[in-house]
Amino acid sequence: MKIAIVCYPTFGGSGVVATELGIALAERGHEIHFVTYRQPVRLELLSNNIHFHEVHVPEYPLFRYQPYELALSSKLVDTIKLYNIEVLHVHYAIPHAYAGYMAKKMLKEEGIYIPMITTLHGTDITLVGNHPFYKPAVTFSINKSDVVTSVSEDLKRKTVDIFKVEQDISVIPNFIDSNKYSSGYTDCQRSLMAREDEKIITHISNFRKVKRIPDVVKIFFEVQKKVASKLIMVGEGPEKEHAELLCEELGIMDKVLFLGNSNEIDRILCFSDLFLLPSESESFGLAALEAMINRVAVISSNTGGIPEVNQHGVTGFLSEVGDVKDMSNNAIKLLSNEKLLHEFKQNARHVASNFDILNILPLYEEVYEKAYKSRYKTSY
Ligand code: GMT
Repeated sequence: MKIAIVCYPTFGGSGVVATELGIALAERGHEIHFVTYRQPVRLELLSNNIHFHEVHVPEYPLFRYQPYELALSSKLVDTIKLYNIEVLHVHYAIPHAYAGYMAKKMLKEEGIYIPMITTLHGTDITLVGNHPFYKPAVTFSINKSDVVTSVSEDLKRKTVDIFKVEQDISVIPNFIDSNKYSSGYTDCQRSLMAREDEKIITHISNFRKVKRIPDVVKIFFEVQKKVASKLIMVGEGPEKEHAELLCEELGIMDKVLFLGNSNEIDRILCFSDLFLLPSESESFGLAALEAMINRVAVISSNTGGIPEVNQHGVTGFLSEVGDVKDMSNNAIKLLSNEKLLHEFKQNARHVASNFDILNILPLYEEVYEKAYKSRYKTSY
């Protein structure tokens, strides 16, 4: 099929999922057109089947805010017409579903019917979309989508609770390509990061408030008192500076490495023993899944969709949001028991492989087929 994918091109989870999905669909013979303002970060190779169309927003001094939605919907109209796109898949409701709907409407005027699939990722529902300034537009865009998918059961429940949804929501969980990690590194150069006797604890995120970055530092502070260890912090975001200051205050700066954004996540996870995800809310927790497929046990909060991924007492442990003490104790328990840690790491890999892309991709293909077949009945 010819599929247009709209996403954020950044390191955020929704962009990563959209990009990996597009790449995998292209490998299965579909023609994929990414429409966004920059080449997505994980989209390294453009191939015959993968195209990228940049949305350009011309600066105009009259506008205090440059109208991205307008530029995006116009670009979608042009792209859909030029390449005979059959389905439009937008990731993240704001403003993608809104712009997608406008494109659909414009195309209908020309007798072109394009079904739109909207995938909800979390913050578009729980944080931003919930804001009274956005809520009417988000509700409208959800209801005007031909198919709505959500990345977890928890997010589906929240969407139904928060918005007046007139649509069925199908849960299609996020996924991972286990093949990519099957051979693993024979030597991931662990020695560059820590001594042989030290354990490696990792956190990867966009360092926003919702990730509870100070909890990551405080958990590590407790752990390193009992277990020789290093903390690797990967990512960039507003809470990073505060985290660095906190490490300095606690006197652990020599044990914490801030690596910034990285394209070598799998290499970092390859030498990690434990992953920390103490988030306030998390619709899925893709970062935890990426850790698990790399055989890394997870200490997380028990919130949102995380329990659908991290299994308590099997792949890691879950604690109430903000319960730093419990999370530290669980981390110490795991890291100081080689046998238990090994068992959890194996379990993590095993559970993560249930989310293999080979199991999830057909679910999206099914949705595309269905939406395409009923394109003339689409909601306007
Ligand atoms: O977590 C973030 O801040 C990024 C955010 C995004 O919108 O890209 O991630 C959301 O979508 C991911 C992919 O579906 C999920 O794995 C994350 O759990 C979700 N984040 C939140 O719900 C806070």
